Amino acid sequence: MRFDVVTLFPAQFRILSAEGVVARALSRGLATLTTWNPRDFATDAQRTVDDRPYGGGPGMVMKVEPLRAAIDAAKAAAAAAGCASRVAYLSPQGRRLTQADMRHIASAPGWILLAGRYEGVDERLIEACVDEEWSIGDYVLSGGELAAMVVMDAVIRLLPGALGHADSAAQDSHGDGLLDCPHYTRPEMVDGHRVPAVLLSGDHAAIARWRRRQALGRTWERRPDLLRARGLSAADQALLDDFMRDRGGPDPEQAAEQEP
Ligand code: 9D3
Repeated sequence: MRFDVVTLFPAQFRILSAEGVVARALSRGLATLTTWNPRDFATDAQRTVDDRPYGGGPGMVMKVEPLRAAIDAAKAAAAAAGCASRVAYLSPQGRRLTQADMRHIASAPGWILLAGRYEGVDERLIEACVDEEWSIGDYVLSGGELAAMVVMDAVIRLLPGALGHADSAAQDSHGDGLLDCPHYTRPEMVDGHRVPAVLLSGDHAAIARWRRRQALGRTWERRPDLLRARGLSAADQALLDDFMRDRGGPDPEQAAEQEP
């Protein structure tokens, strides 16, 4: 898969090639990353890429022409490599991405990611060149670069062969719409706190049930919105009922049914 990133700060993207899952995927050729600096496409002596906003106000706006030239150059390079890339603009006004979006993004041959700076880019550039507009969450960053890197990290680790363990990505938190279960490693006792006995039992079916019950219970406690979004099978509902019984004491209705 191919990423072309249009950015005024290409050096920031070196961190992706330094170490970790993404660096390994890049060095093994599972994905490629090319940066395009609009400043290199500015035609005036000062290499101007921004200007003051029409209508007044603080900050600067990224100009159309250097951005359009950088995007066109990225498109041409991708096309020459046989890759029909679409253009995504990272922006606070974009659609907030989910794990399902990351899987969709990973299924395309390539993307041109436009990282904005200053107050944003001239709206006519968005209308003319941008296919999708993405946000990574409801908080304010100082530019689109980190957002583009977040998307690349989330997407590249999904590519076949990127993770050591074949199905690690499928087992992820959010992979099936649930939060992860708790994890433990040695020693068995830390400050008087033991590892849950079931994890030492060697009973793999019981361990799988316990993990599923914990994943469902923690999602119910911390992210009920995720549970409402995906619904539960009868088996999962029974495991969640177990969790709620252990956690909150018996449900009064069920307790009444259990009276002799
Ligand atoms: C202080 C400037 N803001 C005026 C109300 C607008 C603004 C412009 C540019 C706010 C942030 C940014 C830079 N952010 C991004 O480029 C960005 C972003 C984000 O800030 N949050 C979540 N996702 C993204 S994707 C790109």
